[in-house]
Amino acid sequence: MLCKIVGIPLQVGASQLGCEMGPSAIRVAGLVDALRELDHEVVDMGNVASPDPGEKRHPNCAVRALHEVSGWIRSAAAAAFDASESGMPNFLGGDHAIAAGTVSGMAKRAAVQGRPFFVLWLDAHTDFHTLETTASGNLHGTPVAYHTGQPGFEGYYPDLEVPVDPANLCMMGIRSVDPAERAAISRTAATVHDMRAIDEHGFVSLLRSFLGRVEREKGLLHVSFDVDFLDAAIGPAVGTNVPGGATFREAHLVMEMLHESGLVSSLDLVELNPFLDERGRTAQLLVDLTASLMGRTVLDRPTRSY
Ligand code: 4U7
Ligand code: MN
Ligand code: MN
Ligand code: MN
Repeated sequence: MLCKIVGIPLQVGASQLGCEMGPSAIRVAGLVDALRELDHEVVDMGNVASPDPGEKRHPNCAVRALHEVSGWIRSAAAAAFDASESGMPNFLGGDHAIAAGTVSGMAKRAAVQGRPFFVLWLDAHTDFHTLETTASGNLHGTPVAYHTGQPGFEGYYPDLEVPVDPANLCMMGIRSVDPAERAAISRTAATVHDMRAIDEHGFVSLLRSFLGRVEREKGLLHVSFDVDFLDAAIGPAVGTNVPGGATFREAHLVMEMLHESGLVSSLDLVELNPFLDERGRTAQLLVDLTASLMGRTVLDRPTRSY
């Protein structure tokens, strides 16, 4: 398969600076070689250029870096739409605000191809704040509200061309949801598997039923992987740790199942903050997880349907 690496070094969507080093750290940890070892063709397209920081205010005074984040979202969406013309794009963040762009660019690609579009959101958080509801003002908490077309972004973020149908959104790993997000998301048809559901049913059965839907509907599937999906014991390089995340084997199993499904058309690796890492171990883990998603196995396994 043709893999296209696209770096999007946005950091001001988070309060803890450092995510701008994410693409570099993932490259240094050996992403390109890991994919080539799996016989993929790899093109590293470099990083998208940073936009003008500018000034734009919102009535919610907490909101920070609005104009700059909005500029990155615009370039991320364009990069995603262009890169997905052929091959599988792998977007290296950058904080999670980039996914407002990558997901909307991929949704437009799916619309152009006339296929339904699905999103698997692997995260401790639902990222379902609007510009009005965010209390922290950190815009990495807003991408899902934006790309699913919730009101309140008009005139601030780029106009959304193709919103994601919340019914086609599945979240896993969730363990921190603010009250406004909880109220808003419960009014949608999104599937939200919190860690309680995962404790009870396990990743396998929950993921299998989502993948079954994507397969039956012949959809395109975008995977958005926030480092804080992982337990901090294995992924310390993140500014927004929440206890009780996915274990090493759970994370690999999710990636291995995604590979076997053959359904994934694009991937975000976001929120890596190398400034907080321990000797590159989180960056290395992201490379190994991506290798699992792209076909690395202990023994050979056939692809299978869900
Ligand atoms: B991430 C938070 F309050 N909800 O709005 C907020 F808990 O991309 C966290 O998932 C947002 O890491 C986390 O600041 C955004 C907080
Ligand atoms: Mn996130
Ligand atoms: Mn998160
Ligand atoms: Mn985070």
